[in-house]
Amino acid sequence: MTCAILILNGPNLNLLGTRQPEVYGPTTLKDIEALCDAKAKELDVTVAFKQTNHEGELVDLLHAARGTYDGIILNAGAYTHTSVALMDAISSIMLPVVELHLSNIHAREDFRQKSYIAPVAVGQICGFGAAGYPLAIDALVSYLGAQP
Ligand code: CA2
Repeated sequence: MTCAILILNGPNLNLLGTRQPEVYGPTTLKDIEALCDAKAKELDVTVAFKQTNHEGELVDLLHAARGTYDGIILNAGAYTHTSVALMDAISSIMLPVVELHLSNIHAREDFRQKSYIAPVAVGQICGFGAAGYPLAIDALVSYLGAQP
């Protein structure tokens, strides 16, 4: 069975590599997409890679994932720390979601240590920069492979 994964990126992540490289690294979102494509090829799975700055669009994309994807990797950006709407959307779709962050949100400002995604995600990867994306694909594929 081929496994299909949706990788969703939230607000401001389109700016990666162009500003604040000291916080988020020099890698662009396009570079990260290429890393994900390479990992997908290695594992023989398919990945779709999307980014939006809009909370409601993230909700719509989560809803639309049902029936098309087997699991989701979500870097919700700042909405991680604010969005009950994203938490409710994840709870409603019955698909496994891996929460992902480039930075270690637990080592940053207090407001970043609250995640509305964490309680409804199967797990969280953070602090490994761009390398976290292929790690998340590995983790999700192995999670899906272990499901009855
Ligand atoms: O570490 C992560 O991946 C975050 O999800 C990134 C979010 C931040 O609000 C979360 O707390 C942690 C911010 C993404 C902003 O990305 C930028 C990239 C370049 C320049 C400015 C912002």
